[in-house]
Amino acid sequence: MQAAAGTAPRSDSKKAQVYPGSSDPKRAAFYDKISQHDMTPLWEVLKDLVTKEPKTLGVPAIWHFDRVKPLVEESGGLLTAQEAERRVLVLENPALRGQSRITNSLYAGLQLILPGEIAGAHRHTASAIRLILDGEGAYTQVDGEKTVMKYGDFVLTPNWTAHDHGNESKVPMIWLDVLDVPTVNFFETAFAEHLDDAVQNTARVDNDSTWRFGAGVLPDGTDTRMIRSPIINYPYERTRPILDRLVRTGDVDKHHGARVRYANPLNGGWSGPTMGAHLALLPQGFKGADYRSTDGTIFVCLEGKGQTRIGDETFEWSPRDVFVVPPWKTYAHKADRESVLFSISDRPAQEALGIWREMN
Ligand code: GTQ
Repeated sequence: MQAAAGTAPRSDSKKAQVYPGSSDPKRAAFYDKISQHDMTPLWEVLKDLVTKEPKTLGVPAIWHFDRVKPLVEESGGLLTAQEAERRVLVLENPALRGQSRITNSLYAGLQLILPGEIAGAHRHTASAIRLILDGEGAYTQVDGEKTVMKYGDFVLTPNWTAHDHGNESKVPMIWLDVLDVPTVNFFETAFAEHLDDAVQNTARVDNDSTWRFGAGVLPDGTDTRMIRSPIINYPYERTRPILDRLVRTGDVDKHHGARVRYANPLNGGWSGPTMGAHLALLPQGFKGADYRSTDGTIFVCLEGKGQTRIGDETFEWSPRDVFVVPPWKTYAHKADRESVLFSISDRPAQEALGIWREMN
């Protein structure tokens, strides 16, 4: 915006910041002079710009499901899903309050949909995933395909796909939403639109994509260059038994346990370009070795009971608890009982940019 005539002189709004070197009057005067031209001395800011190691703004945190569930339920009495568009309590990193983010690059929230409600059809540039935590029988429809969601299901809403949710069951349903909203907004590339019909007219049979693409075959002639998975629902009941098979054959990683990666069946890549997810089984008594990586990671306990040490803090988790490990923080899991942990991060985006690192 142009400054209106008669507002404060240019120099007042263009004063240089005070830097360590500003204690030298000659430098301070120079900084003020270049500041008039919207310039600043790199040598005063270089250490903060190009850090020796990742500088993370977020902190480790946990949301215990039994403590937050009553609050999510209470939101159901405040407004309808339709009024809210999406009735969600956003999980904000305690060090990033007011920014609707759980890590610097990812958004997370707990969405409630009551029996009989719908959340109308829309689409946006941001991609979403859902991990089903409570209740059973609500559906989501993505790009003309309907899927009824159950505990532990991993459901995709890729970039710009139309989606609406509805609950035709008798019980409230709660799931975790994770979206790449802060990433999309970092690039200032967010578009969104409502669709004319609140509920999509689903042209395909329910779970069509899981049947078509989730059985080790591809419809002949499928274009395999798509950077996101064509599968809408990766049902827990199909993924969970694979973890037992890995345990049986001793495929247990010393950091992550017996772990699978949710893959794009077209090319083996990540399920989407901005967010990548894993499902891991930690055998009873598992004591994970220290690990860290540059992708801040959201974990959800689906089964069992254990602890994760993050830096010098320890977080106790049990089913449905959500916790976050910021980038490059050392962590290690322990399982008191056989446990299953879901995790999701921005690793695919970092890998695509060549900036992902791990240390183990
Ligand atoms: O379900 O479409 O948590 O659009 C945030 C934005 C969920 C959704 C969120 C959304 C949705």
